[in-house]
Amino acid sequence: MAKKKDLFEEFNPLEGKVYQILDKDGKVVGDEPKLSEEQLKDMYFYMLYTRVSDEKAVNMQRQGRMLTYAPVSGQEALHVGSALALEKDDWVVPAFRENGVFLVKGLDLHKIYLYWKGNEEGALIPEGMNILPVTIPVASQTLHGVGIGWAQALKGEKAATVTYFGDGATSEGEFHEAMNFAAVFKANIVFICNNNQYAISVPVEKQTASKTLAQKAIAYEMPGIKVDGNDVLAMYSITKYALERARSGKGPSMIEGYTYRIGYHTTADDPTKYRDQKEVDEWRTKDPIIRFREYLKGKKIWTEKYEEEVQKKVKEMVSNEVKIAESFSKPPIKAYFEHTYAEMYPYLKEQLKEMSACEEEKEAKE
Ligand SMILES: Cc1ncc(C[n+]2csc(CCOP(=O)(O)OP(=O)(O)O)c2C)c(N)n1
Repeated sequence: MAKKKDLFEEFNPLEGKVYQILDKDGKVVGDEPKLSEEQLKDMYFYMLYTRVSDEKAVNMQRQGRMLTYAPVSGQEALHVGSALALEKDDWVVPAFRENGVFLVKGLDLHKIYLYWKGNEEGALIPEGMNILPVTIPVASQTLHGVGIGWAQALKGEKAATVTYFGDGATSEGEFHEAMNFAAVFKANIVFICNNNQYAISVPVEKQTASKTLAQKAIAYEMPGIKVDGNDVLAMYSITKYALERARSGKGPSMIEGYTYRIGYHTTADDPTKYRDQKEVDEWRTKDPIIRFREYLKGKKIWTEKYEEEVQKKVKEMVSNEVKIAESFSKPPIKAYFEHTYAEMYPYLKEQLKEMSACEEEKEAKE
């Protein structure tokens, strides 16, 4: 019997290979995963839901209805494709741009909105969903992910963990500690790097001298692969493959999804100061949603009528979730102090006292 191909060997990043199933125009150039029409429609739905809810969030922030926000436009395939490969018992350890993953895992959109409105309710993930809260300190979450993946390995669980991080995170010490520890202790973890090519204003060429980010895995004796991150089928297939490998005790691996951040780093950023509009326009032609639509059209799954229905459904869902998020009242100052630990540390109690005194003084003046 012929040996099953190892995707990591076949697409060795040191040989300049990039894993792809759909090319830029949605034409099949690799082995398609066996998915039902319903599953393919789910992929499309979640990418669209992520896009429409993202555009709404940016608008709300501009209208003063959200504090700050990290847009995800252009990166939907990376997140939705990989998340659809997760099983219920797997864990997700995110950075802060994984809206598509959260929605696939079943987190209500209003939770994401609440988080960016500064309401800690948004960081409260329902029990059993197996998602850690959003992590702002770049790369720190990779170590938390390895902790969970190591526990899964020690307990012999048939489950694994995915941790997400950006290209900039690969320059942080935590990332390297996490990769090293995961490989030595064979943690059940898949590292997914969202290479959207910028860490705020720093382009990936100034972040590292390595030709790919995936090749960094090889130094840790772990397989790494560079994938077209705008190809939802490729992201799905490779994540499924890497997760199955991790769940069966074969250890960690790293996936670099090569994509582009179409929007701002966050709404506090102005990307026109550090990148050329031509570059953005060029990447718009590689839009992951349009590409997948072309593929679905070819399979006679996509029709104008289907598009109308799915657009209507997504818009209704977004507007409903906005209403829910906006029905929450502004949290009291003490919520920020009380929410992080089961019991407040003495220094937090002190800070809360000081802050409350300031608040009272302000109120007395008004
Ligand atoms: C340890 C740390 N240093 C700096 C920052 C400020 N900061 C927030 S996001 C970011 C860039 C992250 O870039 P990347 O890892 O590529 O992820 P992306 O934002 O592109 O998704 C920086 C420097 C931070 N949050 N944490």
